[in-house]
Amino acid sequence: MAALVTLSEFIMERQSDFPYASGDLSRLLSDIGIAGKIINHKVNKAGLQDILGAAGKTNVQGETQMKLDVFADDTLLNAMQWGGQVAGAGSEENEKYFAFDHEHCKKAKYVILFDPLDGSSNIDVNVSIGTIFSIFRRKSSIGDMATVNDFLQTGDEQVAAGYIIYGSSTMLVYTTGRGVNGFTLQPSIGEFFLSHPNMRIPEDGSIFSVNEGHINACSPGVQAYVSWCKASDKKTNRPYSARYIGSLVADFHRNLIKGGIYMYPGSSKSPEGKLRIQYECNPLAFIVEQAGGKASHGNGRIMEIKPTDLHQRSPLFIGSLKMVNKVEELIRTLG
Ligand code: P6P
Repeated sequence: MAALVTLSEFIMERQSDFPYASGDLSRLLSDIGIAGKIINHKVNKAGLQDILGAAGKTNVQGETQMKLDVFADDTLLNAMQWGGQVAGAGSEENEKYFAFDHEHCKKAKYVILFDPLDGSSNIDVNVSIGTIFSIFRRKSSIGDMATVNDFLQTGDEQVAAGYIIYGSSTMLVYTTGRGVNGFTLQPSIGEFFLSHPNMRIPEDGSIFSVNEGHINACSPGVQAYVSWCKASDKKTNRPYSARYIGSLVADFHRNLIKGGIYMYPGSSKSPEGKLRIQYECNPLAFIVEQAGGKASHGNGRIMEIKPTDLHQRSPLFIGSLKMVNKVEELIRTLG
């Protein structure tokens, strides 16, 4: 029987990967794991504790805030403030970033951006949802408050990124730039155990994830790729499978394991698409590239975009290398 390695043990073991690591990133990753357990507890009990349903507010995106969105946001912000490992936090649910005024936070080396509960419109119908996080070294001076530029770095500058998927089991998947590792929560003892070491996405796949309800408003290249996926005249003589859960973390996680591509293209109505660069695109792009896949905005790497706004959006094509290359090729030739 393989040795059981907990998330904390794994993080500490891997700390030696960073010669100058002082343990701050390790503690930050552990704090995120704790916040994930707290959110998981609520998500799993959602139907029983009057926490389902809308919170009666809308977020900066104009999306109806579900009560669990608010709970997850508060939980992560509290964990970050009291953990003291970040100088500030940007959240998809909040218009402005938070620069923490506590002395220990001002001395912190990192900042974090997160989508506290992506796919939350699925909460009431019991579909998997997820927390997505992205960690950067701050640009502002240690000892000062975080500034907006700390949160507007390119994805290539991330030091760590990951997600927690609250599904049939709860998993935390993360990278610090040395591969991707997945941990499954054993709820009875509240520990994450290493269950998916060194995750690699298959170079090619036969699953495509896109909301075809929007497809007529997408570019000719994207429409051509979806038609290509559905055609049966490929060497496999089988059309690909369409799988679209409406929850990015769930679609991404399945494609990471089985191979596939997730697309949220721009459209005539929303040329930049729906997904946010800092909270969704960058962290998943870091993970997929570390696992051998690709993340594109249609004709270039997501992680090379220099954001100018905290809530900037981008079209996203992410997953198996050959599938992303194929849709980029059709976008290049057909527009
Ligand atoms: P649509 C959830 O709101 C989300 O951000 C992703 O998790 C999901 O893949 C996408 O939006 C669904 O959007 O427009 O297809 O309903």
